Amino acid sequence: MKILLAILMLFAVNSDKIKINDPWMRPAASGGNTAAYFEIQNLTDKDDQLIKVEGKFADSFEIHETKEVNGKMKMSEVGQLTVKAKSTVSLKPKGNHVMIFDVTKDLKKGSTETLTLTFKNAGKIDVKFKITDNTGNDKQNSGHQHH
Ligand SMILES: [Cu+2]
Repeated sequence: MKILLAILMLFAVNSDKIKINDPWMRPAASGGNTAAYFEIQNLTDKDDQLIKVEGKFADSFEIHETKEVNGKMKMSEVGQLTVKAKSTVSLKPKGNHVMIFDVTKDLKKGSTETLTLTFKNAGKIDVKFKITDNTGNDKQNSGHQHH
């Protein structure tokens, strides 16, 4: 349990304006696509926007939303993602996510990769993403998912 806690702390990134919780990415083979998920917590009393995502391990990154259209889930690119003042936005499977195209190396389960998230107000934040195919279910279960 102590080890798990240490791992969770290692992956939690703190800024005084924005906090990123539970960052993870699905494994992918070189040349393939993947998606990144996390929770954005806006600690300020001003709305903020995630406007850009970059990383060294892939060719392109897009912020996607998933919407149900005629009973089918469809994803589309959104230029930015708003996180209202003192609020939290989750990027999770079947919802908002960062789509990553053409990874330039194998993203292996158990390793980590860094993404740079750019926010309009908070600026750039480097976040280490854990590569895992364990979706961890919902946020409420984090910290207990390995039991
Ligand atoms: Cu997508």
